[in-house]
Amino acid sequence: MQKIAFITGITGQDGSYLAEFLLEQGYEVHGLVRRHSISNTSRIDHLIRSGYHKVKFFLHYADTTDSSNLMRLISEIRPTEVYNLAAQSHVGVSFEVPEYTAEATGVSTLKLLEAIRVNGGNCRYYQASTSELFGGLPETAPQSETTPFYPKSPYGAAKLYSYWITVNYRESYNMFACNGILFNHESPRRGENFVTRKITLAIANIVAGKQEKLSLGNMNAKRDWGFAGDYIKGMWMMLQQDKPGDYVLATNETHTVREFVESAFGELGISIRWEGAGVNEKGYDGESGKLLVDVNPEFYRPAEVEFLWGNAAKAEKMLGWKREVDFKGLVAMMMDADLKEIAGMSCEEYKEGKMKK
Ligand code: NDP
Ligand code: GDR
Repeated sequence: MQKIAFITGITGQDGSYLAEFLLEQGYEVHGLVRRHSISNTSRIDHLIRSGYHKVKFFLHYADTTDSSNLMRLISEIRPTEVYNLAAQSHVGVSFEVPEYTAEATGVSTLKLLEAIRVNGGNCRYYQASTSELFGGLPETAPQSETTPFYPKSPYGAAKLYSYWITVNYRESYNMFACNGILFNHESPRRGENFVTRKITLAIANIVAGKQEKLSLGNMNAKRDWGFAGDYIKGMWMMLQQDKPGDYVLATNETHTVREFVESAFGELGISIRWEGAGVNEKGYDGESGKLLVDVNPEFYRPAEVEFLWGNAAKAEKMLGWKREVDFKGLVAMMMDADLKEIAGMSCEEYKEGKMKK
């Protein structure tokens, strides 16, 4: 039987990797795209230009806050698997737009589950749940499927609703519905205002002479950062099991934002000398003494998740999933991609050039 996937959030980081992966697996892939005044398909333009387009790859204008078009799309497409990745996904921004975040990241999940239930309910469903469900208290780390939830943002609270309504539809209507509780995952396709991409993009711009310095918020926050390409495989694996369940995906290692900064500069052979603390913390080029990093309280959040470190033992045992890219590999991949894009050279080429000077 032809497998048919429906992906909300296909224009996002994860949606684009997942669409590629499912097409390679022989799926027919349908994606939900929001109408923008300027194109938002840069991550999937290669698929639109490929031979798959309108043969095995279809895009539909809709919005997950609009239940009527979710009903229509589910009834027309008749997917065998639904991946609900659409969300207002920025934690910091959720404090600025809490009500919209509740709609797009929370209540929309109910609308999609209802559309599936009303149309027969026999497709498999993946919900993009998150480590932001956990409060990030050090004594709870490493966090697993059994760690108590304690969301600390409008985003986390909206995702908590989505998590439980997914469990509720599984238990009430016997739906094959899974929550992937995913820790942070990044890539060269990561949105530019998430901290990892902000760092690698800024460093590329700094060495290309296009930006003075990098300004950040809380540099002590710890995150368990993996590669998005590894995580979308885990999403798919969850839907191939005999029974539905909820799984943590994580790398099982954790690093501070400051360590990410050091490691990214380190890819270019630049060592950082830190001085001060809190809002007065500054990072200087260890050789030239130039100011490269400072703190701007504008990027602090009203409440912060301080310490995330995931335990993916269940997914490793039950799904056979394991991350392939580690922290160092992820930083190198992102730094290299941004340097090539901004300055037209790899990190190795930059370092060779520096040595010749
Ligand atoms: P992105 O922010 O890159 O992508 C979000 C996607 O959702 C975009 O395609 C966006 O469309 C779409 N979207 C937002 N609001 C709506 C709406 N109202 N109607 C239709 N589409 C909408 O997120 P990621 O790819 O990084 O993450 C995917 C999912 O996984 C999200 O739900 C996120 O919260 C969750 N998650 C992510 C983690 C991570 O570390 N990346 C970790 C754990 C969970 P547009 O392009 O038009 O803006
Ligand atoms: P997060 O990712 O909030 O974990 O949510 P983000 O990269 O935004 O922040 C990570 C940590 O870095 C700190 N930080 C900064 N963050 C941003 N964005 N910009 C800054 O300048 C900055 N300086 C310090 C933050 O305070 C935070 O502690 C991501 C999203 O993808 C969610 O959708 C997903 O659910 C979680 O990961 C798991």
